[in-house]
Amino acid sequence: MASHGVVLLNSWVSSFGMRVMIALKEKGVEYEYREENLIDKSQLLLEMNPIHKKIPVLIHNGKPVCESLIIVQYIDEVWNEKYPLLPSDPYQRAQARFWADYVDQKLYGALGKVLQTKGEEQEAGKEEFVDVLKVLEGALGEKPYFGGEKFGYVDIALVTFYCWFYAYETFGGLNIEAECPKLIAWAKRCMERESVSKSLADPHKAYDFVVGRRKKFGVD
Ligand code: GS8
Repeated sequence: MASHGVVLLNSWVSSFGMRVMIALKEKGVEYEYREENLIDKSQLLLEMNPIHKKIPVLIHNGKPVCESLIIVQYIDEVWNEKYPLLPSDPYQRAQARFWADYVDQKLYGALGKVLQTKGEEQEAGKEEFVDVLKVLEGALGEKPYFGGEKFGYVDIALVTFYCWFYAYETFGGLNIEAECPKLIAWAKRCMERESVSKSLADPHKAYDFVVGRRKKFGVD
């Protein structure tokens, strides 16, 4: 298999897949990128992730690793000599995992409500979304990154949603920077890293994708 046996099954729209791309770039791991059509999934994807049938999947030496946060931890453990993503202290590691899990449990659902609904449901989604961002901003505090001085695991878990902010703001009539200035300053700081700026989707392309989805599902 090409690229030292590392293949990523992904879709450009996926903030989960972007996490994996950032982690691989931080580690300097070369890999083969395969774009999946989620409407017509490849046989390889169905074989490699038979349980969820979702991207991202990292295939390393022919064996699949599924679920983005698990993949990022796997990458950190396998390529452990370069740029640690998780802290070494067990308590700090537990904290990092807690916040990454919080992003998945709380942020993802709220943003879906803002992007895929309108009216009352969207208003509730907006409120929930801003509340979650404020909690995350509190967790960041005055630190440059969630883990302290260095870009790491929680930053990777969260920053990939930043490329959708333009769409949330447009559809939700939100000004995220006014609500959460420190969080936006953090996101911009993260975007200065090549691993992040090269992995995130173009916000305008993401916006167009949402326009298409909303039309398709009859929201607009
Ligand atoms: C989520 C992956 C996911 O939702 C992770 O990897 O962290 N918890 C998982 N993947 C979506 C695309 S991104 O919205 C997916 O593959 N969907 C295809 C489907 O549901 O059929």
